[in-house]
Amino acid sequence: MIWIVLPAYNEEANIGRLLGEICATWQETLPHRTLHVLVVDDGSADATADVVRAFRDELDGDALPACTVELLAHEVNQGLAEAIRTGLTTAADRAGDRDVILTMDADNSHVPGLIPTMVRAIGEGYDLVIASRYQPGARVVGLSLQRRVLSYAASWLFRGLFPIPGVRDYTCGFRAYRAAMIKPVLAENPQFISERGFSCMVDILLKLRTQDPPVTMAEVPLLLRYDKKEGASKMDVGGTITDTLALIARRRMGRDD
Ligand SMILES: Nc1nc2c(ncn2[C@@H]2O[C@H](COP(=O)(O)OP(=O)(O)OP(=O)(O)O)[C@@H](O)[C@H]2O)c(=O)[nH]1
Ligand SMILES: [Mg+2]
Repeated sequence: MIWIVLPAYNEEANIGRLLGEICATWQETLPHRTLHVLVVDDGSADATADVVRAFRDELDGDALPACTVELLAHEVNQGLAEAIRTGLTTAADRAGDRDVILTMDADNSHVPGLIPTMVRAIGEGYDLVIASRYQPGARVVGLSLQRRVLSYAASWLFRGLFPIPGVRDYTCGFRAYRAAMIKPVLAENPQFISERGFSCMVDILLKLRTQDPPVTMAEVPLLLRYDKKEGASKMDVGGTITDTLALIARRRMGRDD
């Protein structure tokens, strides 16, 4: 089974198209595997939940039993980290060891067409596969120069301070996890996802980096279609920089909190 976790906050303009693209890609490329999409509505103030319900109900009628969509709702907005925690732990609790659990942003900037490549890399033996902006063949479309420079700088900072073989993109939320790897990690440590904001994505890697047995990671080149995202950026750049620098300081001091 393939699980896809979509953390969504005010994505009414993007989530319907994304779900359609995910199901179409699955039907074209991975029909022999069951697909379950978990949308975590993180207290959206817009019609994100209604769009998901309508898509789910239409899908139910479509005799596509092997492709299902489920809505998990946070009453109030709790931030990306909580949305990822809800989605990942729900999927990990239910997944079988041979399953793959993916996370993607719900703003249409991540292209579902890359999913089969990531699933195949898990099949080739990796425990975690990242859709990376910093691999040959990757491209970023429509993102401001300021954001590109910031993400690139973050990439080099982490590569220097916390090197992980095969990893260059520490902040991208488009990832595939081998269920057999992430299930025990989450089961044994309920506080595994301890960051509150966007730095949670980096922290997951920093914690898996020191796991025993070692977690094998790889990257595939990402085409980031920021131009396909409807609506303004919700990224709190200043807050994310502060959180990330504080996280680096704590991890360099060997603290787990
Ligand atoms: N900004 C934000 N996103 C959230 C939150 N909870 C869940 N998300 C989702 O987290 C994913 C990543 O957020 P984005 O706002 O796309 O972050 P980003 O890609 O770094 O920045 P922009 O695309 O420029 O906004 C999206 O699917 C959001 O809908 C939240 O509290 N705030
Ligand atoms: Mg985004």
